[in-house]
Amino acid sequence: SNRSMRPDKNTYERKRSVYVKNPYLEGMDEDILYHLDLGTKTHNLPAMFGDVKFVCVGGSPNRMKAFAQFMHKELRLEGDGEDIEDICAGTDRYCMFKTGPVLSVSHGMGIPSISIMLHELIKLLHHARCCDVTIIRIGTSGGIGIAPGSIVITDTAVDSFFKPRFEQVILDNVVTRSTELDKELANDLFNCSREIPNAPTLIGHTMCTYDFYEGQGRLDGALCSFSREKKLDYLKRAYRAGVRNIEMESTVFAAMCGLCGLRGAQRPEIRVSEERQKVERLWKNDGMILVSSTGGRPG
Ligand code: R2B
Repeated sequence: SNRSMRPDKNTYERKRSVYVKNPYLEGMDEDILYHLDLGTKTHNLPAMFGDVKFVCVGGSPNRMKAFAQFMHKELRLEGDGEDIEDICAGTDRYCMFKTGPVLSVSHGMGIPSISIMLHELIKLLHHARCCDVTIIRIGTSGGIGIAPGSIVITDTAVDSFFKPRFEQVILDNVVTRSTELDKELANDLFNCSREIPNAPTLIGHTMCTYDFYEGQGRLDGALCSFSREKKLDYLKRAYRAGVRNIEMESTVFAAMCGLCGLRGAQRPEIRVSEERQKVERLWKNDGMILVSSTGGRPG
């Protein structure tokens, strides 16, 4: 957006650092970011990442590589960007690409996977002394009552009970954290989308579940103990609560980014599997459709 380009009287006060909220980190001789294959002694993190302003994350390594190549072209960087290097090549857990001020990182599937990546990414941005960092998840999701191919910009991530909360188990305690995302950023992204033809975009709540099958009301998992009617009833209640799409990372993403000083947004695409193009026309009477998500393709 143009906002970052506006002259700002209080530039110094306004700079927002990336925080870590861990009293033990300061006193550590070395911080090893195990799953990124990076560390404070082995790498000069400020030199490598100090200029990062945007981090885009998504499930699959290939998609995040393709996104980095796209950014390379958009930013008109030197070379064709085809041989862009995976900064985390020493591990096959996650991949990471840097194009100018934009970092593109994969996070795998589900809350535990993205949470490990976010702990290490946030520490990386902190060690690199980055400031005013915006993070956007550009992953996949399944839509509720919206057209296939739509893009949902999340205003609030909700859990399976449609509540704006993330319950983190810490030792044997449950700590509830807020899942609000940056509303201004959501509006900025929405305004940008209006300039792009054929990109139907809306702002809504995103529901985050712990499971792809039973947790999202699918009838085709190895286990299924509910009826089609119960499934429909649940999805309709989700729709009425403002949910427009379902995925598996947004609550922990919103909670961690919010606590650590990152402006966060979620902009998942509603992906329709290329193989099956499986659109379940479930709510004909209401004129609503449920778009099945990745159809077996990891997102
Ligand atoms: C969307 O797609 C994946 C499941 O297929 C999961 O990571 C998600 O949130």
